[in-house]
Amino acid sequence: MTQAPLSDRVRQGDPRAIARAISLIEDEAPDGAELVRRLFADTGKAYLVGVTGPPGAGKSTLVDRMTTEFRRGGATVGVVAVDPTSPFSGGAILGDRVRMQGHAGDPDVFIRSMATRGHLGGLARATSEVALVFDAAGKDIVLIETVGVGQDEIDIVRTADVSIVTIVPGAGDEVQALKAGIMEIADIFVVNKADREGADRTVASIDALLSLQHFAEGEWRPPIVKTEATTGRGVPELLEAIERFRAHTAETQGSRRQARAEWRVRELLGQRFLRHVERHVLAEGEFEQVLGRIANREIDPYTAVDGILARAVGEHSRESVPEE
Ligand SMILES: Nc1nc2c(ncn2[C@@H]2O[C@H](COP(=O)(O)OP(=O)(O)OP(=O)(O)O)[C@@H](O)[C@H]2O)c(=O)[nH]1
Ligand SMILES: [Mg+2]
Repeated sequence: MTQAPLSDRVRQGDPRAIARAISLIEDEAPDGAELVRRLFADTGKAYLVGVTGPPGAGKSTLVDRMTTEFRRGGATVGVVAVDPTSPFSGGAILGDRVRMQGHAGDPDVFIRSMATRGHLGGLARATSEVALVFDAAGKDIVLIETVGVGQDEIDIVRTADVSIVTIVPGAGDEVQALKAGIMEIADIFVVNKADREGADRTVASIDALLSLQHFAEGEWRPPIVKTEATTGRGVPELLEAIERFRAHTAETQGSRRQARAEWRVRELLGQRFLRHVERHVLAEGEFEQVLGRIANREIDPYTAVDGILARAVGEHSRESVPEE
């Protein structure tokens, strides 16, 4: 084969190479890990923008408009839309494709939908690795759309450089529900469908929630931006808010990225360690046997896990290193 290595072609921004790279990552193929290894040093330049919110809030429409607006400013864009239900090649993705088709043929926009099914907790990692591919391919902005329902989705958005939480008017209960977890991750609130009745009331109730928090002098207080994604109204203001946040956090971005690194390493370490235990520590069928014994109350889970752990770490454990 005379073709250049995939990592080189990704770096050149070749759309087919980007698509191939993302497939490797989605399939959790060993080649995917190898690719991340090769690309990693070339990343860290893109700005990651997470957009979350309840189903149907207009996130895809908004992401599409934001893409247009970023393009107008000259930035190149990669989009990852996480679809909670559809399989990789299923029909539900079509909706996003249709909404994004305004960018078809624009080589500086790359859009990819990913399904959560089959990822069993690895979704956050897969998403961040797709962002990495876009980053290496030279995209200036990476937009990540997730439905804000599960911890996985919150994790994804939390590790973006800026987290945008989208809500719609008349959703009094939703504003209440925000307190549960999404509230804390929002750097910017968007009240989309501002053409609808009650948008100002929704803005006021978010503002009231924010008023309960104490913001120190100079601390970022999440602004609330009204948008109408279908027409694009308010989207330039949203981009301005992102720009302000970016400037405000320019000095602290490092710690945010370190938090992202921590979470990535913990996740990967956990996954790799489990796989190691399954393949090299436990005998064939032993795992199921242990589960059966726990179910029958012959052994408690702590004792079972401590036993496995002792065998897994063996002489490599920190405790067994002789003190100087
Ligand atoms: N009236 C009004 N409708 C909107 C607005 N933005 C989006 N919509 C409509 O809301 C519906 C859902 O929009 P999507 O962009 O698919 O919403 P989403 O949040 O991506 O949906 P999921 O990904 O399925 O959670 C579509 O019919 C949009 O046309 C808006 O500002 N005003
Ligand atoms: Mg969507």
